[in-house]
Amino acid sequence: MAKLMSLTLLGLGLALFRDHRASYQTRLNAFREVTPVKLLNCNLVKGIETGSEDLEILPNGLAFISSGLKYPGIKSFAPDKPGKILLMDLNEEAPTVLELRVTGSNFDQSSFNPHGISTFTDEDNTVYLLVVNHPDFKSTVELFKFEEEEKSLLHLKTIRHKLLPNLNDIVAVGPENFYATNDHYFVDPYLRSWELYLGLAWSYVVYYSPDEVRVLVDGFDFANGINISPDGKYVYISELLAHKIHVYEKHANWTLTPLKSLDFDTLVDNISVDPVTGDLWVGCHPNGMRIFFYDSENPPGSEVIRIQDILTEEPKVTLVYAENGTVLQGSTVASVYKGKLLVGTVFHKALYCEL
Ligand SMILES: *[C@@H]1O[C@H](CO)[C@@H](O)[C@H](O)[C@H]1NC(C)=O
Ligand SMILES: *[C@@H]1O[C@H](CO)[C@@H](O)[C@H](O)[C@H]1NC(C)=O
Ligand SMILES: CC(=O)N[C@H]1CO[C@H](CO)[C@@H](O)[C@@H]1O
Repeated sequence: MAKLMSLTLLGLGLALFRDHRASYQTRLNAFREVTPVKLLNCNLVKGIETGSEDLEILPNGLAFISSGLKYPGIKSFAPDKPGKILLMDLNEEAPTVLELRVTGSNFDQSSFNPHGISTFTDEDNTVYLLVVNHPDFKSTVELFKFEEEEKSLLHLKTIRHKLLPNLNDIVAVGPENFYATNDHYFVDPYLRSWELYLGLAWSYVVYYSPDEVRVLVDGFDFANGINISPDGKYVYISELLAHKIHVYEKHANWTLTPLKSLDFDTLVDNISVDPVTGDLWVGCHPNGMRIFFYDSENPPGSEVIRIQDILTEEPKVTLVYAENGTVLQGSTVASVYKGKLLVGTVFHKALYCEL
């Protein structure tokens, strides 16, 4: 009986496999090649070899970079080393990175596995850094206070919640208030791989505050980057495997209502918002198959897109940088400061270019 049952399940699995393979390949943009778009004067950032998955630049030019992500099914060049948060001062002529020391007695650094990050600066100019962490592949948000003199991060608290099981990215709207994306639904790795394969689109976005936690929007095929407009009125969410960026109107009670969506021919990952112009800068994966199934002979490429006037009838979309992985593999995030572009990657290097 057990055998019959497993044969039936196998048959069902194979049928599903055939039906879904084509759409899976489309969702992962499996056959896309990169047409190069170059920028003059690009340099790899010294000291970043194991990822720069997310980054955020403060208005004063200090950049925080999360490095060393371990994520199921994705390459790591340092699988046995804890991740870290790097600091880079973009006001320097040739900026280098410095690893921020983490202080505070209740934080286990050996399992630090940082992913999406976000800062919040309060009225006293205290900078808080919120970091999505995956200790032992779980999901938490770590709240740190940035101590600039000491070049360290003081750990203040760990936030866990049952509605934050599979976190990817966050955007802080207070030291302990944020919007966050859960990039899949199932915690179990086996169910998760089927969820992604079948494209169930059960990924969702949560608003978190110490008083209440709510699912605001669901039904995403891998909700990934999330960010907010400089005036705080709009929230942008990238849906990686649907190749879309969604614009939501944000209300005073934190709820989101859909306004519009833009389609792309690339897997849109993290979104950075220029605080001055409001432009969106997006790190993208032209071919997702190469991200999820790494082959050093045929590595994932990198693409950076800029979106201007996103709220108008005709947003202007520009492919600013595109490269086939010879230089930079798997770009996730891009952000600008004073005419320069800093591009981060899931597990590879980081690139700093003049625009
Ligand atoms: C939040 O505010 C919006 C806009 O004012 C309103 O339509 C919606 O019903 C409110 N939702 C909740 C849960 O309070
Ligand atoms: C990638 O592009 C470089 C030139 O920019 C070229 O030399 C190389 O052959 C290309 N690699 C692949 C795998 O297409
Ligand atoms: C902030 C953010 O969106 N982080 C995402 C950046 O890109 C990596 C790579 O795919 C994602 O895993 C992060 O969640």
